[in-house]
Order: sequence, then structure tokens, then C-alpha cells
Amino acid sequence: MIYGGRVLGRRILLGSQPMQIVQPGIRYFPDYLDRGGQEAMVESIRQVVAQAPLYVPAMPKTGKPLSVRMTNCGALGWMTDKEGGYRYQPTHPATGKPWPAIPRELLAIWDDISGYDKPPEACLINFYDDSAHMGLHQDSDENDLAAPVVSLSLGATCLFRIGGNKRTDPTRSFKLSSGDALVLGGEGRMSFHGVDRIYPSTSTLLKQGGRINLTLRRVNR
Ligand SMILES: O=C(O)CCC(=O)C(=O)O
Ligand SMILES: [Mn+2]
Repeated sequence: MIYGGRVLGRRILLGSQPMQIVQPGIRYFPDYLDRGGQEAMVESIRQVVAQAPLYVPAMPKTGKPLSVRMTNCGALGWMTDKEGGYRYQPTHPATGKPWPAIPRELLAIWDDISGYDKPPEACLINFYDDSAHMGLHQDSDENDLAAPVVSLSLGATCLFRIGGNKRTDPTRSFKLSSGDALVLGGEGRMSFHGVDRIYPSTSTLLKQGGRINLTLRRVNR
């Protein structure tokens, strides 16, 4: 059973809008989760955060704090700090405990739209307040680059930017709203991308405002 979704024949259709190919390998699913599905997902994420509190990640070497707060669920979690740099690790940096399991409704989304036969090992949870952003980057710390990255947005709308495989390639920007899903796979797996800005007060999903982004990743081949 998929929470908030409808089952059509053998295909589980959660989105109300058709999928759009933004550029080769980049698939955009507007309104993928309906409001009920979004609320259920927020509740699952709250339970993860209760076990694995949000922390402030820091840039390698400089120790400059990122503007987003992060946590993870899954066997592995992505993190960065001054001493250790970008990496995946099996435990939370503050509690020392293993990350909580990936909620089953997130695993169902991976099964529905990733097109990949192995399950995700990591789900990075980013929390953006109204002034947070994320600079242009590639997701390149995974060994299995054949697997896509599956992203789900909840709460405030953001301006998302995506380009090509080189930092200097031209970019395009579009808005990601609550319930939207995005897949970076195939030719688009190494596309540079980032979040330029959050649009405050564009969603009633999160009572305190802000935006949550969840990215499901396969780390090992
Ligand atoms: O917040 C987003 O939509 C993108 C997040 C992202 O690129 C990342 O966590 O690597
Ligand atoms: Mn990324």
C-alpha cells in the first residue's frame, strides 16, 4: 500500500501531473506526492529527526558552516565537517548511533521512479530555513554512479538550478514545490546543481516554515 497514492493496474501512480524530462537524465515529477502523502512523509521525517537530530554541517578544511541543517536515515549517511570532509558514514556525528531506517514510503518512491534494481543505502535530509541555499555542486561521493539520485521536496518552494557535467556549463533554473520529485540519473547523474533561494511562506505544510529536501542515494556498487 502506498500512502497517499493510487494504484493503477500494476503501476503505482502517485503524481497527478505527467513526468517532464528537463534535460537528458533529469526527470521532473511535479506534484508527485499529494497533500496526504506529504503530511505522512513529514511525520515519518519527524520521527527520524527525533532519533537523529539535525546538525550544522561544515565545509572541509575551512570549517565554514553550511546554511542548511542536515541529518540522514539509512545504513549510511552523507556528511561533511572540517576534519573529515565529504563522506558517507554509518553513524550520526553527535549521538554516535546508527542512522534510523529509511521510512518505507520513501523506499516505495525509489522503487517507483528510480528505475534501479538495488535499494538506496542513504537518505540525506536537508532542512532549509528561509535564508538558506546550496551552492552549485555534483553528487560525487557515491561509488555507484550508475544509480540515480532521487529527490523529494517538502514545504516552501525553492529556485533549483541545474547545469551540465562541468561547473562552467550553462544552467537553467526552475521552481521545486512541495510534493515535487526529481531524478538525476543516466547522462544527468553528474550534473551540477544547487538551490539558489527559498521562497518564504509558499507552503502551509511545515508549521514553522522552511523547506525539507530528501535525497535517496545508492552508495556502493
Ligand atoms: O535541496 C535540493 O533540492 C538539492 C539538495 C542537494 O543537491 C543535495 O543534498 O546534494
Ligand atoms: Mn546534490
